[in-house]
Amino acid sequence: MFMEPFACEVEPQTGILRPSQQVIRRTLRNIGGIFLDQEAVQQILSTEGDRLIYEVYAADVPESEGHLPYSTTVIYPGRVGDEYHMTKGHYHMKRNRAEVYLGLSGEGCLILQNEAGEVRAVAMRAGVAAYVPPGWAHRTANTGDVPFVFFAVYPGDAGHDYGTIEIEGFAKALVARNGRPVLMKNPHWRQGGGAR
Ligand code: M6P
Ligand code: ZN
Repeated sequence: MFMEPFACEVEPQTGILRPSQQVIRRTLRNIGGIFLDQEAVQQILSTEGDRLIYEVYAADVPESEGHLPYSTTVIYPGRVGDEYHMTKGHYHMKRNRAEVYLGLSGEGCLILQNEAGEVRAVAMRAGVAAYVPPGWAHRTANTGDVPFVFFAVYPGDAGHDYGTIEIEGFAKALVARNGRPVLMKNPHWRQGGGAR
């Protein structure tokens, strides 16, 4: 019944975690719908083809109560229109479950939203440990020119609720204005659904 203790190696620059149980690769074709500027998505796909947005390496830890699954996420630099490359984002299925992120390299931003539609942004870089309190949906964006890598750990029974964000989106988008990241109102957003 006891699991054997183990350790993984983490490369801060590439985010590679060894051994890792699964590597998730999300490309523009898979997750293009999360970006505000759908014309830009189509333009990129038809001129450049598909583009790798981010990867997740997960340690072999059960997603069940009592465990603490951990992973690294590597978001490649770039924008879609004015919006920075970012993760899909999710609430925890169990809303009262929190999460910790530790920046390992590059620069990014943790974007959080609660069910009242309030949005917060937390700047991240190597050495910054950010806290996702219970009840906040979370996504991360790369605001720099090199891969943004961070480490995450969360309760095993938290669960990923992607559906709510897929339907509603975030109330604000992180866009570049004069080369700086700024939160902008999402014109398609309305509370309770129907972002797009
Ligand atoms: C972090 C953790 C993971 C999450 C990943 C990518 O590593 O929060 O649980 O899967 O980021 O984010 P998303 O699943 O929203 O695409
Ligand atoms: Zn999470």
